[in-house]
Amino acid sequence: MFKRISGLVLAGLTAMSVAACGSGGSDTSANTTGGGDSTITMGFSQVGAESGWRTANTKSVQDAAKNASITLKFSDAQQKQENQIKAIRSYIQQKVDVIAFSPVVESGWDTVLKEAQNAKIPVILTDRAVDSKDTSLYKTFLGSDFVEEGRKAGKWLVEEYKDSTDPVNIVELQGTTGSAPANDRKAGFQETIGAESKFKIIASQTGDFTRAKGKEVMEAFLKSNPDIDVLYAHNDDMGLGAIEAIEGAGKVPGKDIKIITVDAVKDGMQALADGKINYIVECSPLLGPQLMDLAKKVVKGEQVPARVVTEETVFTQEEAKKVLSTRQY
Ligand code: GYE
Repeated sequence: MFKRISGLVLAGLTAMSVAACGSGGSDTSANTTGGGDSTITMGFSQVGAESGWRTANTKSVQDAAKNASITLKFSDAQQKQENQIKAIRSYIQQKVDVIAFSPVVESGWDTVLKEAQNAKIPVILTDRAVDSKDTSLYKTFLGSDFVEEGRKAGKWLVEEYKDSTDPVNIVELQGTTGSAPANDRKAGFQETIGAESKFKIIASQTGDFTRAKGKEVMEAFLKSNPDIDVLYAHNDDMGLGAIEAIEGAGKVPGKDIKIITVDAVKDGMQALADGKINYIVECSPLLGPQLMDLAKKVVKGEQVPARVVTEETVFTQEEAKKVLSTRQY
């Protein structure tokens, strides 16, 4: 269950046109000038635009490429693996210097990564991992420890109910099925609450990391489960959608149903400060600068660490009030 740290593939960022990217994806490129590194072209295949986190991550990558004078070929896969594979193949064809990608799901990357390797194009995994056994298929994986994020969510819950012996009925909104953050946030949470039988996950379903799906699935949860104590949502957006469903059902989010989410984007932090969410585990989307540094190194053939873990914290309602005005995203 925790095997995937070694299996992460970060797609390389290369600068070339992605004209052949195919249906469903949208591609843009931003050329930059000046500097000795201006010759580096990165092909970047993004997951999509499903959440506030993703929007902040895309901006971070684009801004950092500009600052590092790296030419960025950017492609949005709209949460579809086939679009990412097409984009990566297109980057290979265009002979970009480095490919970076955030794999929408963990499995099914070996063939295309082998193609990049055969073309001698280094690949960097960013944000999400792959489960490939052959870790030589990518140079490094830059991103959060999602299992740890799940544990942090579980620890808060254990503490919150430490004096209670009554059953605690939990519903879970999972991220995109098969994605590293969905698998790992579930596993870390389960590991932490699993020791106490009073914690019961009475329903668990994917909300695809989107607000709309989070709302829809929470509505269904509320219809079939009259007695929900806690919602654990794998990201803020699904939690925010669920808040609408809870209010729609005449209940008070944060009170009648306690809510834990992951990400800490501004809208999530606002809901936390407003008392509608009870606890947020931070997951930083600001991976751009580190990604560009790693890209420069791998293009030069320098050694880089196999795993670069993002530093993150957690927020209570009081802490959210303090930092809200300075939150960048
Ligand atoms: O938590 C979620 C997004 O992969 C860490 O993807 C990322 C997750 C993030 O859609 O909001």
